[in-house]
Amino acid sequence: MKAVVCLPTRNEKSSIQIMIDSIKKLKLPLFISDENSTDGTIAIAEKNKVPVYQRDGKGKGYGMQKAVEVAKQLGYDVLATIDCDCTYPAEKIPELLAKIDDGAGMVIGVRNVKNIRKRHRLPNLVHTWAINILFFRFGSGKWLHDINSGMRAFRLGKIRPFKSKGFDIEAEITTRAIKDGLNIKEVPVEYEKRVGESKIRIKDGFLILMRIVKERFLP
Ligand SMILES: Nc1nc2c(ncn2[C@@H]2O[C@H](COP(=O)(O)OP(=O)(O)O)[C@@H](O)[C@H]2O)c(=O)[nH]1
Ligand SMILES: [Mg+2]
Repeated sequence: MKAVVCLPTRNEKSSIQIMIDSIKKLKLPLFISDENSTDGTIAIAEKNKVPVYQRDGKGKGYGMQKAVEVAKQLGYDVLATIDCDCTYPAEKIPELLAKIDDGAGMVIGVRNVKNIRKRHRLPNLVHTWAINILFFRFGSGKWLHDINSGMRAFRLGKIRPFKSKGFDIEAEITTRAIKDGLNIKEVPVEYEKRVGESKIRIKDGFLILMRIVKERFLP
């Protein structure tokens, strides 16, 4: 299994060095999928000799689409992505990859709801329930607990290209994995306070719900 880690970034100068150091400790290959960062994020990545792939477009979905494209081009078969804001524990990436090695098609780092910011909790719960109900994820080991998680690993070969441009990308990746019959596993992860400014907006909550409903009725 050839796995690579990607940090999607837009103006993360205050957290990128910490994230690069924590991923380098794991001795895993790493690249950055950046979007128009103007705060020095790219210079820090280049100083650390971490390849940066840029693209024009605005939205985390674009960043993740680029990540899949680059990982495939570089010949990897597994991609692990983790938000570049020190909220997720990079040291848990090997545990996610081990579950992929054991046969899972996708592994999601599941946050403890208590650690998610209050105003994000209800939308996240609604999105997670919507996917479980609309995609009949009933029964042991099938119910998903955190579909918007910004930490996951998945097999590249089995997943179709994504269309989402914004923060509905995690909902698309999850619904795609369900529809493409991937065996989805979960690993509980701590979720820390964010370093730097969050880019997600209230409107993204509706965008994500629309994405879930669309994916339910689209092929
Ligand atoms: N490539 C790319 N990454 C983005 C974009 N917007 C946000 N990100 C990254 O996506 C991750 C999650 O964003 P964040 O603002 O923390 O959203 P939240 O965790 O849902 O509050 C961070 O690493 C951001 O830098 C974007 O437009 N393009
Ligand atoms: Mg975040």
